[in-house]
Amino acid sequence: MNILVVGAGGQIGTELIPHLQKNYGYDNVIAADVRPEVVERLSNISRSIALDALDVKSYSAIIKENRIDRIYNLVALLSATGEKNPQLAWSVNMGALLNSLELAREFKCSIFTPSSIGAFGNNTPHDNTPQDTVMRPNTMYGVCKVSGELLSDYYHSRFGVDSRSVRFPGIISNGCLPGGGTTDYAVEVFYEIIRKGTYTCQIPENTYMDMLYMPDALEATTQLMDADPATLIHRNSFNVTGMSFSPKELFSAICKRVPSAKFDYNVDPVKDAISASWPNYMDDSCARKEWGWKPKWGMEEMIDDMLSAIRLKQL
Ligand code: AKB
Repeated sequence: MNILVVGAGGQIGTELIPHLQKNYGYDNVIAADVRPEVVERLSNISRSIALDALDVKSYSAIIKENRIDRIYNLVALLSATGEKNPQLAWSVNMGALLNSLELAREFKCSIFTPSSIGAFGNNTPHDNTPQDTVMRPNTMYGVCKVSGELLSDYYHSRFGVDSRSVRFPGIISNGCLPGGGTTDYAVEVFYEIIRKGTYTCQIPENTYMDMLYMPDALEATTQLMDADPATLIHRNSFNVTGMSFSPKELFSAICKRVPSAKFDYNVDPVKDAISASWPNYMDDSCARKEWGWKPKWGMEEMIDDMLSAIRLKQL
């Protein structure tokens, strides 16, 4: 299996590369990113290549030359960044997806493209959010995610492309920092508490959102892609979650481990509106039934692991 990860230099890609190498062999994974400095950094951990996913000719040549069987399309501007430049978010997120799906069709590759809790909106039931429900997001990121789910399902039903995806919640990790998301606070807080002992949160204290610890997120990407297609009723895209908490709950659990930690709030109106429109917690039973999804990490274990990993970084 030859795998190409496009948009590999971000929070997910940086940790997905070693995970894929472990599962499918070091030499069978190629990391591609548009930023030269990121390609350079990735070259320390894998075969890496410069690629602008909007340049379909170069993208096609890379797939052909490397006989790619599976694409992980991670190219995306996230929710908060997307609101600063919605037109750019649409052209990057949808342009990269359309090129990836077209090339998957032409070269018979399977393809994984993450969707997100951002695909939901104010009219979605917020508690125990069902797999199949109202999806009317009010961010450009969400509009791209719903369109991406539809387009990926279309390529499957119309052209037989093996497209699969999950709706990721906020992903918490200690490798590469996320950037431009609404759930980023749940990562940033650990760095700030270790570095300075204080954290100012931009999300209201009682806003609940789903979260997933990176090891579970990585398992989801390979478990779903390796699942027997005969068991899949859904494809694009599955609800998956590992935990749900509010900033207040997370910070009080951190305080039990770091009693000197201090928190306050300076709510960002854009992130407030986005987070309020997203689920409080999702029902991920379809993923559990159809391909055996079973997250291992809850909030308490995640906090212990994050604190010890970030302490080791000696910030
Ligand atoms: C964001 O906050 O934009 C992302 C996401 C939940 O998709 N982390």
